Amino acid sequence: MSHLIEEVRKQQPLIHNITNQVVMNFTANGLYAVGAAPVMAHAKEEVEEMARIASAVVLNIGTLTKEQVDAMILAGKSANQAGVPVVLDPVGVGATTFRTDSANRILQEVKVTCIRGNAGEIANLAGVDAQVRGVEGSSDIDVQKLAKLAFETLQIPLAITGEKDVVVDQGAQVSISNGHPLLTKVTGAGCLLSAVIAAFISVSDHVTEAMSDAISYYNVAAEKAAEKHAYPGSFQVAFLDQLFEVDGAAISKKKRINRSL
Ligand code: ATP
Ligand code: TZP
Ligand code: MG
Ligand code: MG
Repeated sequence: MSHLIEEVRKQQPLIHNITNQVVMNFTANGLYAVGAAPVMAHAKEEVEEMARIASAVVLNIGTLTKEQVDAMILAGKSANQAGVPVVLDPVGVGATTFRTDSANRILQEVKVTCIRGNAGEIANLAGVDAQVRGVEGSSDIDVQKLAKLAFETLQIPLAITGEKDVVVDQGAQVSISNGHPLLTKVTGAGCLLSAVIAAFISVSDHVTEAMSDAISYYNVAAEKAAEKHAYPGSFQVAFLDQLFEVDGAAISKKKRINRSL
């Protein structure tokens, strides 16, 4: 059976990103390397139209303003009406009240297809006390327990990423242990992953399978890039190259996945 990455490359889904100012260029280049078509459109005057014609929409609150959150809600509602999947990246939730309130507002008004965040962000979204410093979460959380609890609270398929990644939905939990610490030295490694997840879910009928396939693919690409380069700058470039190069066979060979109830 062919891997979903081959389907993304065939269909070249249009991914509408309302994302932060730090990662816009990296996200666009990353999506091109994956084989998707990126578009960044933030103005409230156009987001509904763009979301409607997109294959998936990414809402990322990394450098949020009140106006941008309003635009995200317009885009999300329009995507919902058109049956377009919506991915939420709750960057920095828990660090400030504005971020937490804005993410909760989005979740109240938009039917979000899935969420991807680090453990601290997901914990805060689910009402569990955890430390978030800026955009980085704390690492001393039991992610499998958190994933179960967060799904019970939010009732939305979600991925918690970090050294190990966990994808959870009703009755299923997948744990993925690929990746490389150099990803933590590249800003936007999480944000781009959320956009890649959007590309994968747009070409699949199974949200959590698409999420875990996207994470395996992404983290195998990171491992292959780290085999060639040990410093963040050259790693970042090599990583984009590997997102372009890695295929289903390479993923099957390297992926480390554990499924549990
Ligand atoms: P943070 O701001 O806390 O760094 P983030 O939003 O950037 O969070 P991460 O959790 O860092 O997102 O995940 C981004 C990617 O990096 C994922 O593919 C994840 O699996 C990978 N990753 C993060 N930390 C590690 C690590 N220590 N070892 C291997 N892979 C990692
Ligand atoms: N500050 C606000 S958004 C942002 C920073 C550094 C980028 C966060 O990217 P990621 O993918 O969460 O590391
Ligand atoms: Mg990171
Ligand atoms: Mg992040």
